[in-house]
Amino acid sequence: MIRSIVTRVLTVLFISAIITACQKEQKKQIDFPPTDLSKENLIPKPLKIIATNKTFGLDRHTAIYTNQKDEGFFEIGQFLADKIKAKIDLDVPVNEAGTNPIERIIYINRSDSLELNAPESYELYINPDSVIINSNTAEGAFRGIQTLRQIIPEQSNDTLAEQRIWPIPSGKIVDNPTFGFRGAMLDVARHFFSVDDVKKYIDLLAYYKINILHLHLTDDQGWRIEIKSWPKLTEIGGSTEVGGEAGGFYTQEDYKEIVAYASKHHMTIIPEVDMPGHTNAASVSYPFLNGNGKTPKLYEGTRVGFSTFDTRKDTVYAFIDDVVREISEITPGPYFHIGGDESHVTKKNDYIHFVEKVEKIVQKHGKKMIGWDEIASAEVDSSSISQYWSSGDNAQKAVKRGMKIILSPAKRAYLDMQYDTLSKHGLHWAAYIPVDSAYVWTPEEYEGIPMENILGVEAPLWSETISNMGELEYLAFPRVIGYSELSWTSKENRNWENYKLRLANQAPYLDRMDVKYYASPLIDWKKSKYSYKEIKKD
Ligand code: TNX
Repeated sequence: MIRSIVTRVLTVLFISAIITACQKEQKKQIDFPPTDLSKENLIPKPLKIIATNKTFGLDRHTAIYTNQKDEGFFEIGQFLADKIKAKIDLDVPVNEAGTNPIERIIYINRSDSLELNAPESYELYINPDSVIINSNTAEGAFRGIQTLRQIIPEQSNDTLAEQRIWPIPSGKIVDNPTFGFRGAMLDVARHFFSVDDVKKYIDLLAYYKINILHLHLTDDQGWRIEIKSWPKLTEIGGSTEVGGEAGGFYTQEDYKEIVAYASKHHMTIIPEVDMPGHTNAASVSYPFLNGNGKTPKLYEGTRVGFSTFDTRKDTVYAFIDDVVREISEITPGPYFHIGGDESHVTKKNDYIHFVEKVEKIVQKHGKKMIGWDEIASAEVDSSSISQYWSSGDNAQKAVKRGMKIILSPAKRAYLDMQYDTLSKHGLHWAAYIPVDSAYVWTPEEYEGIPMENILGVEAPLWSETISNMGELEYLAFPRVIGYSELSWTSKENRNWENYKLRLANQAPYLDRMDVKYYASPLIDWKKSKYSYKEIKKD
């Protein structure tokens, strides 16, 4: 307590010393019209916003300072400076004075005395002469930075050419997510997506505070991750994809690059190796794995449920042990996803035997097992996690086992479902999911699953019908933005009519990022943001 008071006092003294030193330099005083922080187009909507109707003027006399003792804070300051540069072409120095006299600062501070003390909570104070982001963790500070990025206007108030100012509304934001697990999944097996594609997806997801990216790395049509002890998996199994194109795979170095990029965005990568079904590509590479009695051949179609591993062979488990070990060694996150869905040609007893054996392997390599909802039919441990995609019965089995559940109900949260009958890409076996029905549901109360069993929400994007980034963006955006709000914002703060307006105002960001989103006619998309008019003082 005393330490935190001392830290606060020191912070205030530090900030006011810098500002007083700078104020002598201050040239023109500008009056801004009253602002309203509570009307900003923030997604996900923060827990609490208190507007104070003034303005922080971001300009070339602004510097970023960060807590220097704690790991990750300087990097976040640098991240913010890079994003400001990309958005408005302004250079903001980090932890140094830079070339211009400093009049205002943005301070990214580690604090252990927040109103809310959860791993990702943060407070954002915007005053006329300072912006202060307080968080107990680098992760929380990073989420706070995304909020700040969203309220930096695209356009400056530049009536005075030499004094361009980007006005930021003043006030206080106190924020914390409903769920610590806010995910998206990308199927890189049916069609392969490059490291750069994945990085762009990470950029976009992180802006909306999504903190999990689950990569569906293997399926019947392709094996997409290098396994050094079993090289044919990628040589043969990675050689094609749906439609017969060339396929592709990540080397372990590529995968590490994705993991590192995600971690810079405070995002966890979850690797999935789908088993015992969805394994045709593996069995073509190493036929001893195959358990469906046929000779496996490369597959470029979109049927599911025809392949299985031979679940009664020790060599199959020795193979799986190598795969789980090699991937776990380069995955810092706590999870390993074993798939487990649609094993229609695996006998029920064999399936149960398989899941129980693979769970032990995953645990041996230090990871928590995740599997699609079918895995709850096996005697799995309460520490394993079930991902609900289609079966309420399986979800109830998982609850009985005391497991946590990730909510990805296909009819609500599948990004590969078409918006409507006119959609250019996507499937509709579960539903058509227009932008409103993607948003208007309540994960906190989904089909009677107790809130304490819900780990979070994840939106999967299966890639049978998409083969490039533009097509990916068409299905993911704008719906994935709504899933970010469903998993971050409390249900009391969610409202479709209000969300719709904030979503409409994401257009300038999405356009700047060259995102080929689906411009749903339900949304009145705004092409440019309102810019403030400067009132000069006499
Ligand atoms: C079902 S969801 C699947 C996937 C398909 C998807 C298409 C799940 C666990 N399995 O194999 O790609 O539908 O929407």
